[in-house]
Amino acid sequence: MSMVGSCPMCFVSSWRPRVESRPVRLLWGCHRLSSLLRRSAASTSTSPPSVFLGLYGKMSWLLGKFRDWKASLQPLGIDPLGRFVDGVVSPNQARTSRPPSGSPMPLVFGGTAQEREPMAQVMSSPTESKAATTFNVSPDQALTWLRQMLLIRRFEERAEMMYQKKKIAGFFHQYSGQEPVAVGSIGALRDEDYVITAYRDHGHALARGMSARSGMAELLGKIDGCSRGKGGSMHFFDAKNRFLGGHAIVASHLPLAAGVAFASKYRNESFVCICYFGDGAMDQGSLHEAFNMASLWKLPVIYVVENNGMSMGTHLHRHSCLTDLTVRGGTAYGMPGIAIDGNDIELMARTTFDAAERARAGEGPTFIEAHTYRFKGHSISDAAKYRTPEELDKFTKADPIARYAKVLRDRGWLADGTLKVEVRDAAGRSVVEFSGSMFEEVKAEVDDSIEFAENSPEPGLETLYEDITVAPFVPQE
Ligand SMILES: Cc1ncc(C[n+]2csc(CCOP(=O)(O)OP(=O)(O)O)c2C)c(N)n1
Ligand SMILES: [Mg+2]
Repeated sequence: MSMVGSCPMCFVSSWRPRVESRPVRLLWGCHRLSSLLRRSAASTSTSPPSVFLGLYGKMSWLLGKFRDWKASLQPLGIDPLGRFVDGVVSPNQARTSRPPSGSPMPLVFGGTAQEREPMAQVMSSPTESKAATTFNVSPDQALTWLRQMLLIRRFEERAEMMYQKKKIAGFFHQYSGQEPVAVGSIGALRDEDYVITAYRDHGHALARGMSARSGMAELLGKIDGCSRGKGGSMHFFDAKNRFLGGHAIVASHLPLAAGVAFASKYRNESFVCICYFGDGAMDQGSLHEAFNMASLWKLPVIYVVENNGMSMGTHLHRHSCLTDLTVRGGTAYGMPGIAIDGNDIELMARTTFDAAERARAGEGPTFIEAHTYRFKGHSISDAAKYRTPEELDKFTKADPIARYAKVLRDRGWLADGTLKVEVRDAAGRSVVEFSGSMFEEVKAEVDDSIEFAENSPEPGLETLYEDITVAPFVPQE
């Protein structure tokens, strides 16, 4: 141990303590502080009053930094020593949280008896949610939702034709069949809330209020598209409507959703973030990291897995160790995991509304497993040979738009002539056909979006270097 340049208080210099005991750590801290002060004094001036002023300045700066840091811990409910402060529950207590009372479905636990046993313990001392759970659907709201679902369906049907005409290029994933998940859940949120999703994003964007024109122009790669024609099908984005995209890498956006929710909590605001992803994302590490932090810090985020049973051509039971995703996504992270029929639009809305209320009340994230079905292949280039015609037929007969139209007709909310849905048998398979004034309106809106997109200019080459966060690399002559 060299004594050169040693600290006048503890007589140690570049030596680092290896012994993990309190006195040694204190001694080490004292040494570091005094060397810091000496260095700061030396860098300021050598005259005694200047040394004092220099030291005083550095100390106040350090104290200020410490105060800022302490304040930044407050929203997380921890003190500078990492302990939980009053009023904020520890992770262990959080494990006992339950879904809001009056939730449409109880928690669903799957797996073997052995797997279920610890879950029963988790749920043994429930804490009731303080969140209000009143959500009613008005006839106006219901008709808006029906129209939005129809718009998404028609938008994609026409876009598919445009793809076949080679007006659209690149990846193209359709949402057809899953419409109630996005429309119902987004319909239950406030304008201030944020929405983020994966690459199957047309439905979420339109449900959030993006215009068909903006979406279609993006698909055609035109300058008036929502991402100025540079994002394409997988990268819809609409900052005005708080729609944060469109993300192609499976589960990459789940930590982003936690970050958005963190911002809400950190700034003491009331917005929540809803994040959609497919069942394939359940196997990604980033999902589990995001869930852990979201639950630990009780972030106002709603995670919705759109369980369509398939990850590309791989069935859920071939890629997930448990097929009850509420256990893997909810119970494992101490958040309510609620499995519902995602194609029941009002159930979807109610469940989301409850989850958002919970989040706003400071009770943390909710995991919703929405069971649904995609009518098309994984992407436009997938013929979906991995499923039988009988399976597709069964789901086509249960078309969610036809289903909701019937609900509204039975309630007397859908006037005659507004929307007629027929499930017809064509060449041995079922097809869904729409007619009526609502359908005519939607058809005209989509036709208009195509005309608009075709007339919109292509982005100039110089736009390649715009809207990017890193300075462009421009090759030199
Ligand atoms: C990290 C990562 N791995 C693989 C892929 C390739 N990939 C694209 S979509 C997909 C399947 C995802 O399925 P799921 O999450 O169930 O969503 P769905 O397509 O059913 O909506 C895969 C594996 C990817 N985009 N990102
Ligand atoms: Mg899937």
